[in-house]
Amino acid sequence: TPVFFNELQLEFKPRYEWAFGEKITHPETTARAESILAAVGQAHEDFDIRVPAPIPASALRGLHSMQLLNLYAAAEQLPGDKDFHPTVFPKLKRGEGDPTNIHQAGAYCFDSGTPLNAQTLSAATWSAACARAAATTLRKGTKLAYALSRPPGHHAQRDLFGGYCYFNNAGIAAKTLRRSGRVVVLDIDFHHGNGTQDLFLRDDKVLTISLHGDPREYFPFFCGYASEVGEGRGRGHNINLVLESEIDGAHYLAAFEAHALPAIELFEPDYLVLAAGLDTYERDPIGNFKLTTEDFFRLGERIGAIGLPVAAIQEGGYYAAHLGRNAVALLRGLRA
Ligand code: SP5
Ligand code: ZN
Repeated sequence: TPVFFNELQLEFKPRYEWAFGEKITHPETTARAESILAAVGQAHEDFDIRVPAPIPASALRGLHSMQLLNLYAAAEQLPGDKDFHPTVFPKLKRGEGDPTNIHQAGAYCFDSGTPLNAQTLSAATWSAACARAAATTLRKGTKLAYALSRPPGHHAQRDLFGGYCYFNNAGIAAKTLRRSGRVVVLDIDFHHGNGTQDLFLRDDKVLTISLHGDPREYFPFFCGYASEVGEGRGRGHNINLVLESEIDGAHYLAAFEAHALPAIELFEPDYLVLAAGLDTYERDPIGNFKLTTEDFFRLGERIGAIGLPVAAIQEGGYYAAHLGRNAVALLRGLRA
């Protein structure tokens, strides 16, 4: 199984975030990627680590606004030791600001957990390149590819960053695959994939399904509800499955089989993009689901049994010490 990663992704080190006014150590650490690299390296007979081809700027512009790209370029001018945290978010002027002025970054951002610094653009661009490479590999006939995308992507919208996400990696993979068929994006991160939902809300060739913790209680709070079903010709092509707090693997799998699988089969997709967040793990410090390492294997098996080519794109997962083994369990299940 090809694993796409570039060492430059490790140079982005967000230091802290503001979570409900409290300053906490940033959960999206380089240790996460290092844990996955170590586990994949130990199972080297099954995995082949590759550096992705660079992603053309046009591919990023196909999904994201020019202002967002310009803002990240402006952040490259920040001093090396400086993280910029937007704290003012103009409610009525979303996407309208001067992206060359870092102080107006809040126009392109929706939370206080997603800092900008001089390494953000490089790391986020390589993270997106991993997702694009995984998708390109599938178009050439590979059945499973994994993008070790970090920073993650599924919260990023066309013109907004947030939730530790800067470019929507799963969206990039879906858009790449969409050129050769119908695509389902299955988001198993603990958090609702608001960015991916938004990007394909009006698209009837891309079915987006997200299973997640109740947004009344968990990030991203303002969306992820069952009532969001798609718009225009995309109506019926977005599914939000809100799961109960502290759900265990057996109940999670039951919900998946009852509600996600039939919808996927009915849609008759050609490709599956898996937004592979592992923050549903029982020890995750942010999510509160109770999945075990074995559950990730079983979930992978169940998804693999659908029989579609799968581009697995890494999303969240914050118990770094076990993140690698969980990612490998999921991928082994997908291969089984
Ligand atoms: C990609 C992804 O998983 N993004 C998640 C963003 C979640 N941001 C909100 C984090 C709130 C942290 N609260 C800490 C609670 C400790 N018990
Ligand atoms: Zn998450």
